[in-house]
Amino acid sequence: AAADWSGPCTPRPVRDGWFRETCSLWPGQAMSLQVEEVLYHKRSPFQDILLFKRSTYGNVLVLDGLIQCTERDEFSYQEMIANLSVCSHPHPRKVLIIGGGDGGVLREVVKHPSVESVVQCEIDQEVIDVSKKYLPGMAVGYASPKLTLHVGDGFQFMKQNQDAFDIIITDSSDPVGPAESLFKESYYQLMKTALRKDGILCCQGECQWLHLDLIKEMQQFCRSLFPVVDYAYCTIPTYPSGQIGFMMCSKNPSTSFREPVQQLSQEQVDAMNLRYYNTNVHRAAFVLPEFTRKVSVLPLSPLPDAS
Ligand code: SPD
Repeated sequence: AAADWSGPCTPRPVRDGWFRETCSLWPGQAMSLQVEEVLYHKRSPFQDILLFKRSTYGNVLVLDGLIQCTERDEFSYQEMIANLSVCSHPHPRKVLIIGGGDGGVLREVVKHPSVESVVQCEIDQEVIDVSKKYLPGMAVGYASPKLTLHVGDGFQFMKQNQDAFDIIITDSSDPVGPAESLFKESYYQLMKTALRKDGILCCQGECQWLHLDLIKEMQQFCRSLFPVVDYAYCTIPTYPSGQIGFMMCSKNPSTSFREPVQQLSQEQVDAMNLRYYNTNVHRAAFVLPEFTRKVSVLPLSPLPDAS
């Protein structure tokens, strides 16, 4: 294995046979996984890449000390970030994925017959290569004829491709280090200009148990940019506190994220081999616990009148 990673999160990733994920974004808590074997550990020009094997979770990808995906539970996040957005758009023909180097989100997006083309913009070729080798169940999306792969910076790509996409999905790491800029208003403004007039975006939106202030701040600037803004979440055991959310915005005032325009039949769910997402899970993902609903600047889900 390479030398210990010395970034802000998880300074010594593997110690005494255990990987322990620590970060200032979730002070005083850590997710640990016992390591069976380190398969890959190198520093690319962009980040520290660690891939290890754990019998109960399969292969695990860690970037700059942060768990990105495990073979056991990745389907939850990847299916949700892809289908919450694609199923909310009446004609999702052209999709842009920023990040998502493991290929799992791409795998889900290309399953939709209505999606004609997908551009994936991932900055780190080494993440793609490592995923093809050690995460083949996710990287399978790279074989799709719908794909145009662009290895480069998402900001630059969107500046050069305006009014171009029906859907933009940002599958990023956490807002520490290089990914921090993907949680800022200027990035959402850029996505707005890269979307077509009825376009929708869906971005990694962090965890309500840990990042409520950030979620609130993001909702506020999103509402100054888009007529429709909403927030959904899913459960996933290997992300901090077992949950992760999705920030969703639409340029089309008629969009209702909570009632998808494309409702999948059980036959479609089975044919697409979905293991987490279905239309009822889509609806339920927007029902927020009271502590989040209260601080939210989003339109509230009506509660039944108790009187
Ligand atoms: N806390 C880690 C959040 C990582 C989200 N992106 C994961 C990439 C999976 N395609």
